[in-house]
Amino acid sequence: MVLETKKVDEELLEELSKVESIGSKRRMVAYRAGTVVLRSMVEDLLDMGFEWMLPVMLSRTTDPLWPDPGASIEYRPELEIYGARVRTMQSMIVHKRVLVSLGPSKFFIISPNIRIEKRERGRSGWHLYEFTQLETEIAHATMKDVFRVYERLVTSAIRAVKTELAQELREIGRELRDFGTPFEVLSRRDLERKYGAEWERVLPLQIREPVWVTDIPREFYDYEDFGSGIWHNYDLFLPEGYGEVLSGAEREYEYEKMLAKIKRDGLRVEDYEVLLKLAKEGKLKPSAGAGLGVERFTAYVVGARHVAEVQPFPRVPGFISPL
Ligand code: ASN
Repeated sequence: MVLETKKVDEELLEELSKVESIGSKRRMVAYRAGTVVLRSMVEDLLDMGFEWMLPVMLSRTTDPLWPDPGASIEYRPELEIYGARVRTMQSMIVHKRVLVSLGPSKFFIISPNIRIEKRERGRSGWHLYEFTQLETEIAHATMKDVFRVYERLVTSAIRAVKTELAQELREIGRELRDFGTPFEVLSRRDLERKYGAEWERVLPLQIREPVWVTDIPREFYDYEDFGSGIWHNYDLFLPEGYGEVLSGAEREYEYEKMLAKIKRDGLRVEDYEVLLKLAKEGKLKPSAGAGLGVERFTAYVVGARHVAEVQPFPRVPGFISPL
């Protein structure tokens, strides 16, 4: 398999950039798989009592995506509308925290994100500059609660694709395995000891089943135990060389702590004033949630050579296609 581990060849990027390849056999199977995946996940979430909320795309504030060992954003678009500066959405994390505190206690959003990744990421096979997250947030939840939700979403979506698209998977030569639950939980510290700094690249080649990885130092909104130094956050990794398909966390909710972390990260305090005000008033609820990369998951399901294969209009970093 490609992705993170092997350079994507130029021919594939060339092929993806051609409008004619929109209707190729592999792409058509990917669109169908994406449909089954989304339907299955939405049905499961509704069945579990989640409210379905719609996304926003322009906002005064968005996810800083900093500091994050996984991010490589080269440009954060800003535009002026109605005399105010707004940003394009990098993730709805700030909005999710406000919504879960003042609105529904449990919801999901199919949320488009724009992340202008450095152009070399176009060759990772695993990055897009526009993609979609299946975001959730649950008030007063712990990471275990979120693990159980996504384990159900992932395993039932795979079952649905295998059942409904058996013929199509055969035609494109994809052998899709069922996973057992619960998924194993590993700690980032142990992985660093075992595989070194490159653990994120090595891990997906070593595993046969998805694994949760916890305790990853990153953005201020993920909960960090100041006593032990352990972060109550997590990523989900897929096997066969694919890699990280979901990020999430239990969240910070205390005013002083959040303010200190925002300053520590060198961020602008005024960008987070709504969050901070709610926290100060004791109205920011503890919560946990995550966002699953819809294109990445679908790419895994169909055994794509590049995650952009599942997009009719590929958003490969560094390449602007005709549409
Ligand atoms: N969606 C992620 C979360 O819920 C945040 C992100 O996309 N950076 O934690």
